[in-house]
Formats: sequence, structure tokens, C-alpha cells
Amino acid sequence: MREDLIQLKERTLEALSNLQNMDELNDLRVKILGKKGELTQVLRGMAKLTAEERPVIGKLANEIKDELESKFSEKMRLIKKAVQEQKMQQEFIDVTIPTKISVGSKHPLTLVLDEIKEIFIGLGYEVAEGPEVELDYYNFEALNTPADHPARDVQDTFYITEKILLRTQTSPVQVRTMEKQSPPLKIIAPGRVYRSDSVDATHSPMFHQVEGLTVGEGFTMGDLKGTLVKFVHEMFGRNRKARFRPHFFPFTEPSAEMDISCIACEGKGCRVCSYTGWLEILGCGMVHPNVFRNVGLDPEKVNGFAFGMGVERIAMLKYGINDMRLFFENDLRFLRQF
Ligand code: 2NM
Repeated sequence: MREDLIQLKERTLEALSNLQNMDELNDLRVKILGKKGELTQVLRGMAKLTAEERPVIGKLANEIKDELESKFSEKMRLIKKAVQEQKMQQEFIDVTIPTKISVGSKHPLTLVLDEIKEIFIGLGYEVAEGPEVELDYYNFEALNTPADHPARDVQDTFYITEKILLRTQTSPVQVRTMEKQSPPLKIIAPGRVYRSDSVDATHSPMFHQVEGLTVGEGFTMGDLKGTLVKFVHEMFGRNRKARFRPHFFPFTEPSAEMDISCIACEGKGCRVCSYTGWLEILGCGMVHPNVFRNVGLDPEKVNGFAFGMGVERIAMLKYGINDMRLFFENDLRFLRQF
């Protein structure tokens, strides 16, 4: 019996040292120390022992049981530790690795539009907005451009119905504002406009405009020039030269186009400015008396000046971009440069 006990202990310790996980450990514990386990089985045989043998074997059996139990506990602790360590390895996170947070940036058109707005807000203008789907009346008729007028190129306009169209300019916003608010008035109207143009490096069927309008009493072309030269200096730098050339718009009289000295060659003449030294940046003029009449203002009492510019064109000149399509393709390699 003594031999059986010692042998059981040796076998158990051997098995214990070979097992790898909690399931195997629990199985072995039940097999040896459980109610119907091998140790219990051996102890049943104690009944057959003599009175002298019983306490000796009983003591040995208890010692072996205690020893095995403490070895099981020890093994359990080791397995738990190994499992924990494996888990730590697998779930290891190096919190010191720098995380790459990609922050978005503003679209170049938004940057330029924001800048244009800030400049005119600084000059006392307010921002006005209006619908992109517009009545023919506000887009053309009220702006002194009747149906048979040569400046109204039907081919260029997206008509929705006979009387409804996509605005080709933002001036209808100014007409709507003049109908609602009485002078003095200083507003800019930024926004999308639509023209039935084929896409190329300088044309897009949708682009952005900022138009400005000042209405009050006694304004002159001098006020118009002063305002726009100030804008050019803020937008393109103090060294930028400006000039005005006579032009025609149905809604202004007199009308002009404004040029700035070429940004690429400083006016010497190069490919960018077609060897003229100048770049056209906007149209402007004194508001036509008929426009005032159409909104119920008396052109004998009020006057004012207006101007309009293409935001894409300004952005192309400011950033040296040679193709308008880049603004609308959303190529991140382009957008990330701003
Ligand atoms: C331009 C050029 C010249 C303009 C005129 C008006 C209004 F509503 F007051 F009549 N708004 N904008 C205007 C004048 C626009 O864009 C090239």
C-alpha cells in the first residue's frame, strides 16, 4: 500500500509537470484527488490494514494529499501566469508610437472666397445670398437685359422652364436686396453661377462669383476705383499695379474692366499675360439708371457702383494654377497643397 501511494504520487507529479493548460489540470485533479479519484481509491484499502500500519499509512496518505494539493495549486498559478503573459503579448499596445492624425484642410476656393469676403467686410460690406434657381426676371430683365438683348446669349443659359433658369451671375441677389432694403447699401453676393460652357482649362459650367454693390448718393467712378484698388492691394499685395479699361455691361454705365500687373512677370510680358503685362480680374461700372428704376429707386436721387469677379480666376492667379478643372476633380494631391 505504501508502494501504491508513493507510485501514485510520482505518476501524478510527472503528469502534472507535463500538462499545459487549465483543462488538463482540472481533469488530472479530478482523476487523482476527486471523490472517485485514484487517491481516494487507494485509501479505501486502509480498511484491510492492521492497527499498527493504519496510522503510519494514514499519515503518509495525508502528507501525499497535502503535497499534491499544493503542487496542483502551484501549477495552477503558473498556468494562469503564462496565459496572462500570452494575453499581454498579443494585446500589447505601444502608447508611445506617435499617432498620425490626418486633419482636413480648406478647399482653395473656400480660402480665396473667405479672403475676398473678409476684405469687403473690412470695407463695410455685408454678405447677401439668394437662390441659384432664379427667375429670368431677376437674372436678366431687372438687370436691363431684355429678351432680345445681344448680351443675353440664350445658348449660354441653363433654362429650366421659359421663366426659370440657373442664375448666370449673382447680380439677381443684389436686385432682390435692393427691392427689400433701401439705400445706403453696401453688399457683396458670393455664390455659384451656371453657364452652358464646355469644360476646359478656363471654363466650367458651374463656377463661383462675388459681385459687389454700393448704393447711396453722389458716388463717382473715383469711389469705384478706390474700392477696387484697395481690394487688389489686400488680395495681391501693395506692389500690384491696376488699370481700368472701358467695357460694356447692360447693367452698368459707364462700364469697365480692371486689370492688374502680371503676377508671373511683374508686367514685363510673358505667356501668362499673353505678353501684355496685364491680367484681367473683374468687371465693374456705375449702376445703370434702368436697374434702379426696376427696383423702384429714383436714379435722380440715388446712384452707385457695382463689380463682379470670378472666384476661380482669382484663385488661379493667386496660387498660379493653370487649369480650372483642378478645383472640381478633388484630387487630394492637389487639395493637400493648400
Ligand atoms: C459685373 C460687372 C459690372 C453688377 C451690377 C449689379 C447690379 F445688380 F447692381 F446691377 N450687380 N453686379 C456688375 C457690374 C457685375 O460682373 C462682371
